[in-house]
Amino acid sequence: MTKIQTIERFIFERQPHTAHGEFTNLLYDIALVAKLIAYKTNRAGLVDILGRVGVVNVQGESQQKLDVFADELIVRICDHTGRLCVMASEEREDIITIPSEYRKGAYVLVFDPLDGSSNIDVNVSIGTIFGIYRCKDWDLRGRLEDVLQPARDLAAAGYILFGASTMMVYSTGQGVHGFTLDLEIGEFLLSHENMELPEPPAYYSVNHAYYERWSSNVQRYVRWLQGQDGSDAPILSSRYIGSLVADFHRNLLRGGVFFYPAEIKKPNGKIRLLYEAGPLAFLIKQAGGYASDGRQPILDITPANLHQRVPFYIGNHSLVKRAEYFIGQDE
Ligand code: P6P
Repeated sequence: MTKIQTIERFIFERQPHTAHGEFTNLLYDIALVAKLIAYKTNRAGLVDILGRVGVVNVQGESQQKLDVFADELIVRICDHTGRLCVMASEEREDIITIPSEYRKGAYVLVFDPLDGSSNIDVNVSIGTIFGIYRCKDWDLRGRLEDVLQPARDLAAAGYILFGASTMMVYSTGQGVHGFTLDLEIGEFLLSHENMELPEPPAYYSVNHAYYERWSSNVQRYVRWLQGQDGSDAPILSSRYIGSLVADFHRNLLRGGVFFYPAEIKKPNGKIRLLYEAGPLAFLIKQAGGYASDGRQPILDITPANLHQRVPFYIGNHSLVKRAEYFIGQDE
């Protein structure tokens, strides 16, 4: 019988011998969150949970009920366990402090509770993205300074993909590992150990509708990816779902580059640094790839605020480095 490896056993077997279990238990908590959101997401078409709540979140985007559910679920599961000193969510303007009646812990959780939620009611895959930092100060006050850390300092990062199957993919700095939810037994089972970007890459992913909004250098990069102008690019196909976690996951498995460039009227693009670009940049480095804002590694950027946006290029190292080459040329 093949060795069935649950995510709990996998995490436990890899925790440092000196560990006290706090970090390990925090990863268990996230696996529990994944199961609960999966349950709700799978039933979204059945239960009256579709449609917009009517509330507009800090991003100016109307919140869908599953957005609200996922955000509140993560906070409820994680705020009283004594593992965190502070949290931050894409759906909330300010940091999420730990209620005074609960003990604080040594970690910080940042998350996008349900990215791509506009895809919910058209049955396209959506995802949760998370990052775990260590609290920066010993008295665990849980301040904004504990959240605004560069992704290079992440202790762990990962995502949950709610698609044809539910997957949880994470790294603690020892490779990227994927687990698929077995609905029969309600467990995440190891399905993709040591995920690495394949070569040659298969795809490039960008929203071509915005071509006229990009700089001429970015336009030249796109034509290079398409094999135009004497390009030495690999033969690539175009795939863009409009759901970051789904696009990222496909490119991680097949190789490729996803990018959301700066636009002339949106110099910082759309993707958020703290809880989208940063955690994915941590993962892609562990998988042998690279992530950039077009000029520098995403891993090295310290967020100036919770909801800072960055131009975003992520995937196979050579494809992202070529983006930096084109963008770095004189306009
Ligand atoms: P556009 C979803 O709103 C999201 O943040 C990502 O999931 C996705 O990659 C991107 O926006 C799609 O944006 O402008 O191409 O529709």
